[in-house]
Amino acid sequence: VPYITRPRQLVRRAAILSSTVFAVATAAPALAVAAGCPTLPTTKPFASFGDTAAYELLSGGAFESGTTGWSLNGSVVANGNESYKVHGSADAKSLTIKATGTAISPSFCVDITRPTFRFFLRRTSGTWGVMNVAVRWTDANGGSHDTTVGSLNGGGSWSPSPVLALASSLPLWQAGSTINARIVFNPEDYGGAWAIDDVYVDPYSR
Ligand SMILES: [Ca+2]
Repeated sequence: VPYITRPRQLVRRAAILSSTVFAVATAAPALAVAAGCPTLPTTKPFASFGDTAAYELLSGGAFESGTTGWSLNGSVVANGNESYKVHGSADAKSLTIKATGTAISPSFCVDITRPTFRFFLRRTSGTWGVMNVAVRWTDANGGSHDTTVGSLNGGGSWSPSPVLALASSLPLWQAGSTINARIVFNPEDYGGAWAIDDVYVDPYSR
């Protein structure tokens, strides 16, 4: 009798094991969704400034082929690239923003593996007034928030911005959490006009 029941128990165990495997397989798509933002190609645009991190270009962040997704008020694409041409040697355009204007980037995915962002800027008129930079995000109740991450000074020559906080400025605590955010470039009113170019996000995991 034991020789008969034993194989039956094994069969039952195998059935339990296979149902466990099935449960894990079923859960896999949910885990994939929770894995954060999609990956994008990276380069090292700030390497010549001592920052060897890999960066993703923000959508339309080089201003070479239109401004799809950008919300522009008192802002226009103009001739003249940031002088280091880190995105492409043939690049020829940047975005100018009047002192009273605002430029808001397309919405993009942020997770905790995207800690910072960086871009180039230059003051194009006036001698005072900062470039305020904020991260705009929407909470679970639909409320919109602007978290200021920098009030930048600059001269008439192109320079890379400081490394500005992205993920750490948002309520992201879990590895798979994502928030759609936009970057708001808002010069101090009546101070001076600015130009920006080559807006990059740092995915530190790659
Ligand atoms: Ca450009």
